[in-house]
Amino acid sequence: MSSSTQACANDPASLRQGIVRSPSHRFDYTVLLVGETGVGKTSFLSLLANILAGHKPDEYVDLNDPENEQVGSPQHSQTKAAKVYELTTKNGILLRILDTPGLSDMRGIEQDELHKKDIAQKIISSIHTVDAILILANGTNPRLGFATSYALTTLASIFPRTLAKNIGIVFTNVMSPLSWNIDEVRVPEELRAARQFLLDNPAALQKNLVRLSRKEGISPAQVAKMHEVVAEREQVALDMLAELFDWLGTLAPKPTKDIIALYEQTQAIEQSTTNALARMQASSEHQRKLQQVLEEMKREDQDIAYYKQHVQDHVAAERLARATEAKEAREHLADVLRERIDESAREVQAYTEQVAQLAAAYSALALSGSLAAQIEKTVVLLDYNIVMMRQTGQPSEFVTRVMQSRENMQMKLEMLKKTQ
Ligand SMILES: Nc1nc2c(ncn2[C@@H]2O[C@H](COP(=O)(O)OP(=O)(O)OP(=O)(O)O)[C@@H](O)[C@H]2O)c(=O)[nH]1
Ligand SMILES: [Mg+2]
Repeated sequence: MSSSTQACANDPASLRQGIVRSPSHRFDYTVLLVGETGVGKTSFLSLLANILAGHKPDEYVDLNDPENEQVGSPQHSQTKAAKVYELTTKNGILLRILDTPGLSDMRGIEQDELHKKDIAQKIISSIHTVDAILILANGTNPRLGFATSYALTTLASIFPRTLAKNIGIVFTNVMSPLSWNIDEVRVPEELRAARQFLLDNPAALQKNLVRLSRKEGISPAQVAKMHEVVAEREQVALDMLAELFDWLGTLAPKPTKDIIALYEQTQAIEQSTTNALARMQASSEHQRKLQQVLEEMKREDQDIAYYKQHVQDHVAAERLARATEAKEAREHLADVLRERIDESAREVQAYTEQVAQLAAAYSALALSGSLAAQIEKTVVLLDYNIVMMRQTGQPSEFVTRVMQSRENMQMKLEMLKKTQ
């Protein structure tokens, strides 16, 4: 077979009959679906399942697990936990699809951490190799909103550099580059080289069609027009899927142990960074306090006992005990304070270096690069969420919790920046 025929193994007509051709003669593929909440992961899974079952739009059914969906809004059910679905094509290729809960959930950063953990654990327990990671993003969001930008960066942090070639981006809600509004600059740099697909999902539109046709006041002509639109979108989606399966056939499957190892390493680095920053802050605070005591001592406006309480270790105590006069004791105490200030300064320096090393190690591991950039996007997202929560009248303790988490992130970010 020539390479050009290999590149176009799939065609819409075969796909419509549920037949997927594998240019690399594979019998199974594993694909992960990830992305912000509400971008259409579960709808994409549903489209695939229907197409592979040979269904036409009028026959589309929801093939996802209703137990794993919870009602978010009337139009959108949120996926609760990562779940593997197995679809078999009519010609016997097994498609293993991991549907995942979306990130940038308004419930907050903690919820996203839980989702990340859930995705990693599902991969550990049930997926050994992965062919493609499809990151879904809403293509109609002209400026790739903060939430999308944050979700893409967070997702890039879950996947190691070794998987870069296996990542594709599906922009949903768009069927043609003509109506595509994405500002490419907002796509994180690491993902700009990823293969991109556009999809206005006919399974999502068919659902709308069913709902709208039942509405009062809708004319038969309008219903007929909607059918035409769905049929047209289905044709475009089949073209896109043919391209997607061809692309899938060119990818080398990658062991998921890399993802798991990365998850564990980044978690450990994040934890060590948090610890080092906390120690750095404590040493810096200690240094500032001692400096203040030393300044006060120069003014001699306190009893020596007051100053002594800041250097309560036995080395200092012995040195002070040797002093025969108050003046001598003060001089000893000033020396001890200066030593301790230098010591704290050295500690701050050492922790700063440690954080810088941790940040460098982090950047080398994940696709997303810098930890600071990731935290920065989180802060921007939290700001946005706080405004939204206020506007939608969320309970004040809920808002306060998110504000607290924003303050912590901001503090961490400022300290991280200082170390760079
Ligand atoms: N018009 C249109 N609507 C879409 C498309 N994809 C998804 N939708 C709609 O967007 C809403 C959310 O879709 P879901 O598939 O539930 O999104 P999700 O990514 O699984 O969301 P989470 O489970 O919360 O992460 C639904 O109402 C879909 O019908 C699309 O390509 N075009
Ligand atoms: Mg979902």
